[in-house]
Amino acid sequence: MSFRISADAIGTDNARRLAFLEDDYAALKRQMARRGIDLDAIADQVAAFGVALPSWGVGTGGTRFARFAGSGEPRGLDDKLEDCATIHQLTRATPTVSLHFPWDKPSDATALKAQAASLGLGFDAVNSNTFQDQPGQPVSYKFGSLSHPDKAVRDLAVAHNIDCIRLGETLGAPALTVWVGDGANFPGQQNFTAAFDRYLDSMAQIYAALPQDWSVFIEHKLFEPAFYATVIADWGSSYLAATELGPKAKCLVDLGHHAPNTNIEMIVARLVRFGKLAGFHFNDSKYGDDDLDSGSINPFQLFLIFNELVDAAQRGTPGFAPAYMLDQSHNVTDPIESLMNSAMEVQRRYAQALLIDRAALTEAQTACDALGAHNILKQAFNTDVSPLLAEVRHRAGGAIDPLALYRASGYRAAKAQERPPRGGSSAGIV
Ligand code: LRH
Ligand code: MN
Ligand code: MN
Repeated sequence: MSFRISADAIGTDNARRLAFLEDDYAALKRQMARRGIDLDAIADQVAAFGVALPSWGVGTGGTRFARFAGSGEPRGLDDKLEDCATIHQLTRATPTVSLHFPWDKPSDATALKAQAASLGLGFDAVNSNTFQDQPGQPVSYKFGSLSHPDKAVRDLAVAHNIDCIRLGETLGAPALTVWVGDGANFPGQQNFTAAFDRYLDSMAQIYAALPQDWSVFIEHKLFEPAFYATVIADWGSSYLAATELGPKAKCLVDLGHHAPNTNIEMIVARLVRFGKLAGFHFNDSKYGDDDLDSGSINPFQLFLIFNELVDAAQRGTPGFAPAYMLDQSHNVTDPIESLMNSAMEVQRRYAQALLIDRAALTEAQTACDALGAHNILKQAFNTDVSPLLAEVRHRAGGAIDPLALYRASGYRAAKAQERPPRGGSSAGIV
């Protein structure tokens, strides 16, 4: 019998905190009313917001130097889903999971869909993996996959992506995310144009296999594992590929996949304007693809991204429906804690962006009042929306304080008993 946090435990913990929450929410509501904002209407919008969990994020991550296993880590897909369900149970902000194949390849996709549904979970975009070889693979991805000079390698990578689409279809997922590490480590190693052409040709075959209502998300990344040139290094290459492929192809923005100080919110605005924003892999970054917890380094950037998104939604941008997903690696924290914190952080920046006085902002921008416009953003960013988020969670049956409840619940200790390490120094992560 596997341990789950009970509804009673949530009820008891919430009961202890409810009076303070009511007080704080009422105060925030009055404060917002003075600004002409109906906080309950904002609460409804925040309640409708969800961010997908990365299946690969619930196990402890590592670097290329070492991985320090955590206790009670998931041993397989069942455990991963159980952890994801716990995160959603407490935060009510993570209703879907993004799977990665073949890491998460189910033996029975129909059964997996039912299992997820019984845990209250659905699926967001599925990810393909042609950045590492699988045991017994007839040809290697060492020098690339979709853009490899050898057609046999490209064919294998295309076939894997089509497999992912078929699996995802059975699971009720809406899209395929394709990230390839293809590129070059040495100047001269690769003909840029020929490699991009081969990539486009492979992607066209994948595109042709998409169900009618599916999308393919192209994820760019500046570098790593290719340290000189990556085939889809930036949003420009991603946009060109997506445009060449057709309307079902869009550009996925992973926050860590840019050079330091890149104006990511402006990239978002450009992609929105041309109908090519697929969605996000949220995480935070100080130097590169650090996969740090969302909002832990640059919360203002996250807010500014949501400023663009809320602006686009409120303008009524046709077909605007970005996919929100986390993509993080947790090396020194309990992954469940990090993912709960990150989901709430993303939700927090969205809620703040909803508070921006857009009419006043437009007026200040039109009047070329630089500081006035900036301070309108800052007013929203400086508003502590914690009581709003807690209220939304409470109304949805979640925890008023998910971190405190999780820590007190004994979940991780119970999982350490149920999921003993399978030998060696690291618990087996599938
Ligand atoms: C590549 C990436 C991509 C992969 C994931 C594991 O750095 O961001 O999204 O699928 O990491
Ligand atoms: Mn990513
Ligand atoms: Mn990444």
